[in-house]
This record gives sequence, C-alpha cells and structure tokens, in this order.
Amino acid sequence: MNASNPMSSRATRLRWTPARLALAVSATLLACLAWAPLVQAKQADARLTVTVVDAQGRLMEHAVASLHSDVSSKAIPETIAIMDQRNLQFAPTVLAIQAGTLVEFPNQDDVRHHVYSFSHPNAFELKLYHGRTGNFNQFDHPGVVVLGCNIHDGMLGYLRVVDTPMFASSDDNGQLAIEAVASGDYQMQLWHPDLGMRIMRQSVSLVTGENTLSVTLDETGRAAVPEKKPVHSLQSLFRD
Ligand SMILES: [Cu+2]
Repeated sequence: MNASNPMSSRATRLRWTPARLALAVSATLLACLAWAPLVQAKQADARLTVTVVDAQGRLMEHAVASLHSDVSSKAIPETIAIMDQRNLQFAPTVLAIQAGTLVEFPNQDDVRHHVYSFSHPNAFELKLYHGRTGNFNQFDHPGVVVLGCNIHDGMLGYLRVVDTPMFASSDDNGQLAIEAVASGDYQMQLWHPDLGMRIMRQSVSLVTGENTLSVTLDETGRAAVPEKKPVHSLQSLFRD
C-alpha cells in the first residue's frame, strides 16, 4: 500500500547524497553566473540626453543635471577631481562632483591665487599659492560652491556637489548626457550659474534606451557671486 503512494516513493528517491548536493550547488552557481550579465544589463539600460536653453531659447553651457532616487550616495573613497586655474580663470568654469570627492585646485598661472568660498556648509580657503600644493579639499555636502579668488575679482567658478553618481554637465551646445542608468522614476535636479543658488527640480520617468528632454532655465536674476572676501588675507597680501 505504501509503495503505491507516489508521494512517499518520490521522497525516498530524492535522498541527498554528497554527489547530488555538489551537483545542485554547481548548477545553482552556474545559473547565477549566467544571470549576472543580464542583471547588470538591466541596471544600465537607459540613457538620458538633456538640451538646456534659457528663456530666450539660447543653448546653455555649464548646466548640471543629476538624477536622484530615494537613496543618496557618496563618491567611492579617494575619488579625485581637478579645478585648475589658468589665465586668471577657473577651468572648468563649472565642475560637477559627487559628494565626498576630493578636489585639487592647481594654479597653473605665474601669479599667486587665493581661492576661497563662503558657500555654507562647503566653505573653505586656500591662501596665496601657485603650482600644486598636493592638498585636496573634500566636499561632503550637496549644494553649490561659489569659488572666488581674493586677488582677482574676475575669477569666478563653481562646484556643483550632488549626492548621486548620475550627473553630467552641458557643453557649449547646451547638451548633456547621463549614460548607463537604470530605467525608472527619478527626481531630476538641474542647476546653472544663472540660477544663483537655486536648483530646479522635476520628476522624470526613464524608459529602456534613449530618453531625451529639453529644459528651459527659469527666468532669473544674475549669476551667483562670492558673498565676500576673507578680509584677514588682504592684509597678508602686503606682507608677502
Ligand atoms: Cu587669483
């Protein structure tokens, strides 16, 4: 009577011997390996291209777009970016970085610069120097960092710090592309120097493949400028 019960006889046949166990584990590992590329492909199946124009329809360079999900993320440790000073200008004018990035500010000019920012909470100051100091400043807080030089009023630069790895800056055709992101819903943040410290936000839904978007900068006042100069260092000018 027991032998005629199909459930009990199957249970008897499926006894786990070491060989069977090894086979099952191998098969599971193989299945995981086979799936891995598919899972990765799924994670980076979308691309976003944004064209940035101002209220007059002009193509805008130096805009930074970033995609944000519920999870914020910092740059992997030791991520480095460079903000040069060349011909009495910051180069690039706008540098977009992920929070946690270490930034070096090499001065390629023959004169000394005194780089500073009062943009809370990313304020910092690099007193008179030229060449490379070997020092890095870490920017941990998302936001806009307005850069000035205590000596040269015409020097104006920006760091745009974002807490996401998905960001890009627009070129002189007003174009930017955020590559290799997962399709889905995001909040897009867009910033440009003409917005001052303000950041535009909008929801975007990315589909697999190419996504294109056109963004018009809000009508604004004037570009953000450094709030003030470090006064004590002006005095040091006369000593050096
Ligand atoms: Cu300077």
